[in-house]
Amino acid sequence: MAKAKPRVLLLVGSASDIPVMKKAVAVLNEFGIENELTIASAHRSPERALKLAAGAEKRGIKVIIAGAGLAAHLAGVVAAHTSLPVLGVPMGGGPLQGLDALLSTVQMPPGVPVGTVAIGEGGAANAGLLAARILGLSDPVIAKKLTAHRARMAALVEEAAAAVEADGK
Ligand code: RP5
Repeated sequence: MAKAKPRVLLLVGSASDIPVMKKAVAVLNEFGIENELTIASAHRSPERALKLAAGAEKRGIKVIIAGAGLAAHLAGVVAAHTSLPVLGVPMGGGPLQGLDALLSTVQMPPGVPVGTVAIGEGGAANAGLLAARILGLSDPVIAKKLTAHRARMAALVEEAAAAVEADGK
């Protein structure tokens, strides 16, 4: 059977970023959203990054998630070459613990938006959820799963609260 066409393209600047970006992949898989993860660096392979960004819309991609560390230009470069929504994941680590990547990713000049999430794994998971929310606007199956996901989280808090309150009695 032919593989379904990806709706979300995930790009990272280096193989060292893959474990973090896998958190976004896990969320997309949980929501049944076809996705494709690959590596392209804004600095080391600028032409590959450009090609992937510029060609994404024609391939049926609806959202691009781009993650990089240090002087992280990947999400910005990708946003410059597509009209698709681009979510940026600043990678942690390095001498500045990801603060450099956060500022490089979030501080885009007016006109070239990158929806930037938090540094590292939590941010990557949220980028997956944001992509699901964007797709959920026009896909009722995803929208239903998002509602169920929020209900599950609320139930977990209720459970934890009940346990801690019972413990205090
Ligand atoms: C960035 O430099 C990559 O996104 C990565 O987070 C960081 C370090 O890359 P490696 O030296 O591990 O390949 O471009």
